[in-house]
Amino acid sequence: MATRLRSPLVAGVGVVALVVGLAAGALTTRLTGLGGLGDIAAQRGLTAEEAGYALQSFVAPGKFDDYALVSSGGHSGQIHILGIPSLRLIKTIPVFTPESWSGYGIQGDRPDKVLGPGSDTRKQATPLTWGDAHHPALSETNGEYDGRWVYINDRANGRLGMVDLRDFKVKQILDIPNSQTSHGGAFVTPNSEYVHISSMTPTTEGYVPLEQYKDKYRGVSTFVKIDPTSGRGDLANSFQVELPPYTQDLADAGKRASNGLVFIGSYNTEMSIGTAGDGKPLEVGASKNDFDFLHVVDWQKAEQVARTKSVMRNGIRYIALDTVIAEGLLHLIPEPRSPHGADVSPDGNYVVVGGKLDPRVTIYDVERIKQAIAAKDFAGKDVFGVPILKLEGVKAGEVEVGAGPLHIQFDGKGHGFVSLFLDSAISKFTLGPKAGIAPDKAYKLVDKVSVHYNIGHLAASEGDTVAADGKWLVALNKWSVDRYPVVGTLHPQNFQLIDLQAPRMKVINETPIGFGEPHYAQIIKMSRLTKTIEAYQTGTDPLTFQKSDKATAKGAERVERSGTNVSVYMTAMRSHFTPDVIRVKRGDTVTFYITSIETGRDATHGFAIPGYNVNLSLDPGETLAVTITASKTGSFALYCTEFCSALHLEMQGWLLVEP
Ligand code: CUK
Ligand code: CUA
Repeated sequence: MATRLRSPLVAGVGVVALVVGLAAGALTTRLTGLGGLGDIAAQRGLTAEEAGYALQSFVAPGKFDDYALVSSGGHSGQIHILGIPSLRLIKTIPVFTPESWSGYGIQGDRPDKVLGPGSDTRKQATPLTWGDAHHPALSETNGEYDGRWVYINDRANGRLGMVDLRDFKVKQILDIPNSQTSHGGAFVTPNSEYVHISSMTPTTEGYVPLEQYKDKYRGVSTFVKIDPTSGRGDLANSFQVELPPYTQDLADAGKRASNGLVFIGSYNTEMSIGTAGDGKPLEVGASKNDFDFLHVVDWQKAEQVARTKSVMRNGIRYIALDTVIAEGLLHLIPEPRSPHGADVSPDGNYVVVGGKLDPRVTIYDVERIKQAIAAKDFAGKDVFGVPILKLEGVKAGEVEVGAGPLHIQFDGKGHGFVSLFLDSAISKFTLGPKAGIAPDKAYKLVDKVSVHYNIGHLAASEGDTVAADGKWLVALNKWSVDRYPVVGTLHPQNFQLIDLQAPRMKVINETPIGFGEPHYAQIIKMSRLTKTIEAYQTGTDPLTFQKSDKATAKGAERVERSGTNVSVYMTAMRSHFTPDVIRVKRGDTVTFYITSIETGRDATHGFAIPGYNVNLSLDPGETLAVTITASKTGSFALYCTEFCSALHLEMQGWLLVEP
């Protein structure tokens, strides 16, 4: 069938022509030239339009998607990679949560090298084994994705995960000092100088009565320095900007015209503390003011100030609010009540804010923001002394878009797209002249499409970089309602793919999301993922990408004992472990250093020890270690968990723990 389909398309009969043909009604007769496609559509009960969608989003067996959607997994603590336009799930990367296929975070009783250090127990009550992964941020060079790293924030615990796109594995979880919940991040600056993460609910150090909220609680905007070689966050060269105790929400880094600035939306500028305060729940107390504040942080200036006028606080340079104000690092701009997203257009000229409780998006002009700051053209100051710019002075326009505007994306052609949580829709609107829109066409609603259902974020192809290409848009919907068969009480969310090249926005594909609630996602061209490897050099420690000093060559396998410490230098290849029988005494501390001496793509082995909570994934070339205390006597049939060859089942051995 595929060849019959392909030939007419190659011959120049495009999808549009096909859809027109299908829509013309007499499917069978008109499409006989296409090898019975009309018959298939009719048999499958597809309308002509649906058949067209299928052709647009179908990726044939063996073919690749053009884009990768890098999606957060919400409180599953993971990142998921889906193909665009097929929406096929390609990969799951565990970040804040253990995952047994890869052995991440569950390797026996040895604390995992990433997840373990990822909880600062001076800050956290207990080592953490979950996180609320919200906003993935791909690294950038000159404002474009460079395919090197991805960062993601833990909304719950104020941490930052870092994934290396050479092997799509987590290399670092950084527990951000002086902050608890986080939201304004992760976002990288245009040359990956810093990855930004700001606190959400203001916090204190230790216990302070809620009644002292206004005086003692503070928010913080954190600029984590990115090591340009490893991609890891480097706390020693990072800094924090103290913020008033408003609830800081989504943030975005400026680019091009706004490079050097970070914008953070906020709500609860009322500083309501819920029923502990005026007796009203927070949702009421925090929605009183007509305006909240868009925060403008000058990070390039703050970087200088951090060198001379910061204090060290829990291992990071900290710029206190009075210094922040004195140095002019922070300005506030009124934004409509209880806003959510704040997003910067690809040219950097505009910041667009969606006001959850306001049917409009507000579009700010960056140049005018800069001018107002330079001229100190202020409307006044907040109660902490932070200058507030005049809204009318910096507002470029506003567009009535519908109910519940949340997040904004861009097509690089002068348009913004805003998700409408209450309307379950996406509205498309025009930006202003600086984005190439004629003055009489600027700030207008131009299109709207329904999605299903209760959309949160949306992601456009490369839509938050300077290279936004206006091809695809994905709606990350919170509910799927009746789109899928009922499979129990916890229902999947729903991703929907929208074609941005059609004259009107159209939903052409969708997929259930059965793995936790995605918040944000970014869409990168597959062609930018050039750093990715298929297998490691033999003996590689995946954390460092260097040769492991525990790497074991074929023929050099051995067991070494020093008192009660036993070191097993083991190799794995199809279809055996060497050595395969390990004898130890009860109470010994046994460390397995296992090197996969496979070199071929896909030739992965597992290493499991029953009863000892051990499972590793030994990818080709990888050297991993796992330590157990041989606390229980017995004969434990260790084995390879990955079906690696015809003799996979034979890939087993014994851990003998003698009394
Ligand atoms: S938040 Cu989830 S829908 Cu964390 Cu970006 Cu708006
Ligand atoms: Cu190695 Cu199965």
